[in-house]
Amino acid sequence: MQQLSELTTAVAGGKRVEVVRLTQELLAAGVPALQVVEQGLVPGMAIVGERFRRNEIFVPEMLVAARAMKEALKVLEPLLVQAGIEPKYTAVIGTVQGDLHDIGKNLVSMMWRGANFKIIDLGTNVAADRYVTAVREHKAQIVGLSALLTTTMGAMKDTVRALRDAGLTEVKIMVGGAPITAEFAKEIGADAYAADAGTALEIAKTLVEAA
Ligand code: B1M
Repeated sequence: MQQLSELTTAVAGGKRVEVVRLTQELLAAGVPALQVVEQGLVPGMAIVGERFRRNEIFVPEMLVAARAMKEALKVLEPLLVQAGIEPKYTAVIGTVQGDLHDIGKNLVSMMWRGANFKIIDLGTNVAADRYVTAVREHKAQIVGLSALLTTTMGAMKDTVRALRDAGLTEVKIMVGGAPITAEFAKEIGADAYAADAGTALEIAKTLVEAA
């Protein structure tokens, strides 16, 4: 669809007004919100990442693109998060210590909220002990850890260890983010890995329902 690729280009160029307009037009044309995210917005951020890697753009341009994407997510959020009944499950989520990327984490969080999970969002740069405290305090059934940097994968590993060492053996741990793989998830003792927000929802439901 032409407008989806236009949206991708607009995100990559950090064109906030255009990104919001195209998002609204796609929704009005009946394109599902998650498709707008996965086929319009996310590919735009992938282009930004690739340009950054090639030194064609720098941090300020990445920030402008991220802001444009966040504006579009504000439009999409009410559709991804439909008001439901009393939440049955509680999830703690955050981006691990040292890492400030939050768009992917926010998307997972929206999908979970849309499936009627109560979300305790700890934000970014979250130290292991803060996850431990939050899981205990809110009696969470699942905890989600996001990491976007290879340099913060160690913090993810430390967080999983901290949760288990604190005796929180029942809580399900899901990990994700661009550098994370299923193998890494297994290696650090997480219960699950999800490559994208849609999969994160499917797996989370299976995990908590089986517990
Ligand atoms: Co940064 N950055 N960044 N950045 N940034 C990456 C990650 C990078 C790959 C770009 C590149 O070099 N090609 C690179 C990391 C390289 C590496 O480690 N191998 C990088 C770098 C180097 C950096 C800095 C170090 C740059 C610098 O300062 N020199 C710096 C680090 C700051 C820090 O965290 N301490 C930095 C800063 C930033 C900005 C602040 C400018 C901005 C973030 C703004 C924000 O998040 N509020 C930014 C951005 C925008 C990016 C890219 C371009 C886009 C990330 C993004 O939002 N993607 C990124 C390149 C890329 O990813 N291709 C890049 C869209 C988002 C929807 O996808 O987050 O992957 P993602 O989430 C997906 C899945 O991964 C998954 O589901 C999501 C939805 O489908 N998922 C989960 C994510 N979390 C999950 C959790 C789950 C399950 C699934 O379960 C709980």
